[in-house]
Amino acid sequence: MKMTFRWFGEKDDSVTLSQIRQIPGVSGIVGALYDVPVGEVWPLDEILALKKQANDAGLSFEVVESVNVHEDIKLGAPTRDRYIENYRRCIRNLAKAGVKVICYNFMPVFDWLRSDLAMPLPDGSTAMAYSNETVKKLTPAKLAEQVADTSNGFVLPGWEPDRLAELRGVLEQYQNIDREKLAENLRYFLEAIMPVCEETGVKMAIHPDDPPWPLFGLPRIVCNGEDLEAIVDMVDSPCNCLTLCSGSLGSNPENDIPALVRRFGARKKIAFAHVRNVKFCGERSFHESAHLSSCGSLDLYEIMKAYYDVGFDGYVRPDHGRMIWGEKARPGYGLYDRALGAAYLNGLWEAICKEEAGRR
Ligand code: CS2
Ligand code: MN
Repeated sequence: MKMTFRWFGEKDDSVTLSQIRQIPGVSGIVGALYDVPVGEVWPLDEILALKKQANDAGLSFEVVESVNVHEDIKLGAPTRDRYIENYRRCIRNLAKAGVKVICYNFMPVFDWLRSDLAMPLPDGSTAMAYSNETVKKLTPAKLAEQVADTSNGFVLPGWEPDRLAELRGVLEQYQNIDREKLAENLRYFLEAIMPVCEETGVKMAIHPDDPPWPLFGLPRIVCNGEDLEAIVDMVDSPCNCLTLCSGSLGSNPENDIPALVRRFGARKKIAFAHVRNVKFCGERSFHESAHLSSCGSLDLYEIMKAYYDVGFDGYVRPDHGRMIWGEKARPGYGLYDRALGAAYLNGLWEAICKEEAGRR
């Protein structure tokens, strides 16, 4: 297991590489180029500069999150081939810089979505939350406005102003896209990029939809075990893999995360593990919590045990954290709570390894 930490770059992150370097057990960053518009090729020199920055700080850079997929690819628009060709070139450039895993998602229009970016918890911290009642009453545009106003001045990935400006038009284009069409467009994309992945050894790791249910009438196809199975079976390649995000999938209590880890881990389909906790608070409603099992609804020990049992040797990172100790950072991505998360996951892992070694 290789413990990593997401970093948004010098300009866009309140956390520094030297701080990340001091979190015990963290060996690499998960990074991206945030200035390249979606659909364009990431320039090799800029990728190499990011790698150098990480390496100079004593950290590896082998995982990208995310190379976002252009909306025309998800829509299956006639222009998609141009964007797919760019994606293929992007994979090649990333491979040249030693990147091994690319995390991406196939969510129409929105990336992750929350109704509250700073819900106060009883201990005085704040966490991101999702309430079905609130979202039901909002339009996508209103919600987008709210996110922009409460994100501590950071532009959140998936919520970039240029994307939101086109919101209405994009939503209209999706009127003719149902689950089947969207899945078909994913298959088309994967078929086109898998040969490049196999040639370069880069694994594509699709991130689950967050939250894992349809929103504003838009189709969602990465919500549960059945969906994940359909995707890994869609194109048979060792590079067609998953980012198994315990918090995204876990916001639906019907998703049994340790079982999913065992199911897809046994098939070597998990290239990247996002491990975090959520607390259910009603039908399609939850808030994020500290990573500790007792703070949320998921059993993190069981999740890490499942990773151990399937011989997981891929990349892992703590996912969203709360905002604690007065920190002002990008929602979900402060230093403190995620560092506690990494330390806790490393602790669970050490205990499991020693327990199992003792048994043998
Ligand atoms: C992440 C997602 O920050 C987050 O909430 O879980 O944005 C994730 O990076 C993307 O969906 C992956 O493409
Ligand atoms: Mn995640």
